[in-house]
Amino acid sequence: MLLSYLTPYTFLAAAWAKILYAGVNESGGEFGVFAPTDTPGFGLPGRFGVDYAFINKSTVDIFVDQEKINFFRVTFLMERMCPLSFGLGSKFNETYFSEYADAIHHITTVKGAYALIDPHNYMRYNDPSMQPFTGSVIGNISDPKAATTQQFEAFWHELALRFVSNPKVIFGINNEPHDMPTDLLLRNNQAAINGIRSAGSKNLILAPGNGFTGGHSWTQPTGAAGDAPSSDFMNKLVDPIKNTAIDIHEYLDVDFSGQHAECTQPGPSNLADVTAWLRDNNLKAVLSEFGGGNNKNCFQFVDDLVKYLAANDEWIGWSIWAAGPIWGTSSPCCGPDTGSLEPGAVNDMGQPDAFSTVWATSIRPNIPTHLKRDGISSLS
Ligand SMILES: *[C@@H]1O[C@H](CO)[C@@H](O)[C@H](O)[C@H]1NC(C)=O
Ligand SMILES: *[C@@H]1O[C@H](CO)[C@@H](O)[C@H](O)[C@H]1NC(C)=O
Ligand SMILES: *[C@@H]1O[C@H](CO)[C@@H](O)[C@H](O)[C@H]1NC(C)=O
Ligand SMILES: CC(=O)N[C@H]1CO[C@H](CO)[C@@H](O)[C@@H]1O
Repeated sequence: MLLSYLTPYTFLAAAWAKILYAGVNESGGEFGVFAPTDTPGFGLPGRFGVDYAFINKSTVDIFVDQEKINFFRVTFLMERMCPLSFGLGSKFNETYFSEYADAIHHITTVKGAYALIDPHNYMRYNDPSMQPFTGSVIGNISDPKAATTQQFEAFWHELALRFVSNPKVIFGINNEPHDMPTDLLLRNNQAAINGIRSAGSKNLILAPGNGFTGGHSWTQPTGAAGDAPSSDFMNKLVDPIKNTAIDIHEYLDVDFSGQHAECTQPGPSNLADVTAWLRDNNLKAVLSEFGGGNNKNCFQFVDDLVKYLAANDEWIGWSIWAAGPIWGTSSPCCGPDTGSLEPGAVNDMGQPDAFSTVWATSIRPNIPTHLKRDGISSLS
């Protein structure tokens, strides 16, 4: 068992900290495209309810009504929203959009929670068959097949227009960019912000960094090419209405991948540098992915992490990875036997899934009672 990280001083700070958003990833909209070998177009467009699905409304209701959370991150795939025959931009597959919009409507309008719109694309477009590594990096001018930064702006402009009257959406620019020049990521993030604001939207935006937007490596060079640290660039984003926060992911296993059952990387000390950077730059952040396995060691690590976020004012929200309607007995995170966070499901041993273990032990006791329930998504 770990010694508690929290000092009396940080307990005092906790009294002032304000977590606005607390919840869970709803993963499934990006499913069904993973091919055994790199096969562009594999699984596209896919069949709704079979290859992909966004939420189970009944389990969203359980999370809101019984667990009292107010935040869902809802994944989708850009190659399904903008089929390859259209290209990335303002022309959508209206069928896929309406299926996604129905899920967002249920979370926000019916249940009153906030929904984080998540294009689950690693800042790549055109081949999700071996995500996160396939597909052209958006804005790579050396790659004739790559979508441009301008196309990315047009895509975000259109998406924001479609949600312009919904105060409860939050726009996540992209899931886990990696292995790309960090200044290009800055330009793409800025293009997304420009596209969203020019649509008239004032909603909260979350901007990711490089290196899978990992919190532990935020201030370090990242990737095979040693790309510049996210901290060198992401403080240069300009939002005319100052309603943009940073989107961070952090797993607690040995290589920060979330693929191992054991938790060995302490969240609080690994996030200390990015927290200091946020403070120095007067920025806020949401931890939109983290997780732990079904074991006592991870229960403690997850508990320490969520308490750390509550104790530091730079952090305004979190969502654990992952619930979702079509995980079955698979584990989205943290070892094969953990299972998903979908209420009522079982793990690969036929036992209750992580909703009954990780969530019950380490998340439920840490759900703040005073979450943001009304008003447009914002930093405060
Ligand atoms: C749009 O999505 C629907 C539902 O997945 C699919 O049946 C249809 O073929 C898609 N259209 C294009 C152009 O991809
Ligand atoms: C950009 O495209 C070129 C040409 O395909 C490729 O060699 C390079 O690796 C790409 N850059 C990134 C960051 O993917
Ligand atoms: C949705 O969740 C409810 C409640 O756990 C469950 O009874 C139902 O079977 C689920 N539906 C699907 C399609 O998975
Ligand atoms: C730990 C984990 O599974 N994280 C994931 C978040 O999103 C997709 C799932 O579709 C994964 O590729 C990420 O690594």
